[in-house]
Amino acid sequence: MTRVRIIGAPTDYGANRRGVDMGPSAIRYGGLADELAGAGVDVVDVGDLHVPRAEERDPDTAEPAVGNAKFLKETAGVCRRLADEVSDTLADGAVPLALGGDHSIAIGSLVGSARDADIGAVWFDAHADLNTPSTSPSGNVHGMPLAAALGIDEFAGKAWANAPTLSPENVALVGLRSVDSAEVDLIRDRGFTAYTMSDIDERGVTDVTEEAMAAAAEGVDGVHVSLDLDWLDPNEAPGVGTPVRGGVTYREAHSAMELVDEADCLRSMELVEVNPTLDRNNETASLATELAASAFGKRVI
Ligand code: Z70
Ligand code: MN
Ligand code: MN
Ligand code: MN
Repeated sequence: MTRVRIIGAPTDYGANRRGVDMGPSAIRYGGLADELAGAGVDVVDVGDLHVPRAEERDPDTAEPAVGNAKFLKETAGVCRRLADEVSDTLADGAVPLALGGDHSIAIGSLVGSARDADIGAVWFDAHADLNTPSTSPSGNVHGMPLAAALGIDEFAGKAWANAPTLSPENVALVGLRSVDSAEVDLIRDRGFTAYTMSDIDERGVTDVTEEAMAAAAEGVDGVHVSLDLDWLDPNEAPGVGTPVRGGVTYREAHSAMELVDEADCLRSMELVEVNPTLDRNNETASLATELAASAFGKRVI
């Protein structure tokens, strides 16, 4: 029986709209443990990691700025704790499921997942999350986790941020529709597998997801799946920090998560960017729980 360990990481350092720190509570309240039990999974919830409030920050001890990245020191602290928890979970033979929080927590998931294995990653997201402190238009670290894990530019040699066994050939981006110009250059130059919404329109979400999972899994021990809820259309998932029109539908999202399960290489996962203050009756959080259940094998019959 698959065992899943839920780890809350209630950050909002990485996003410019407050409220994603309430994501783990909303996702739990949305029925995550029951949904996963319905998938036939043995679930343990270890609660939330310690995440100091942004307001507690002592400006005197803030790290020197790296480019225009905001809250990098605080993000590093949480990601170190998350990486340890993820790697301990894997060592115990369970699958870590991290709950954000903003997408900067993916740095911790990837570092922990890559500690004792070669990994790939599939990024279900409207965004590429490949900015660096110098290219970021916003300074928000939730737009940088893949660049951090891959050690690009200012992130090179940063042990807290780098997942040394992850390489761009094993990273597949799915559902892109809001990508900054420096990110476009990286996608073109470094051998990522990338699918825009146009690819999903032309080829269908099933083909694209199967190919993405296969590309990520090629020659590695397992795949980290990162689900940013802004991957979905804002009509289906209004409760996210950065809604972008033209995302996937409820059914496409479920279909993709079922194919994540069928690829049978899932090593670790996270659900991020749920913002309950912008949600409608906790719909986005509930949808996140359903999608996780599909990824862990839930079927109608
Ligand atoms: C933009 C940036 C982003 C998530 C927005 C947005 C990045 N590329 N990531 N929402 N999850 O500011 O870097
Ligand atoms: Mn993201
Ligand atoms: Mn996003
Ligand atoms: Mn399976």
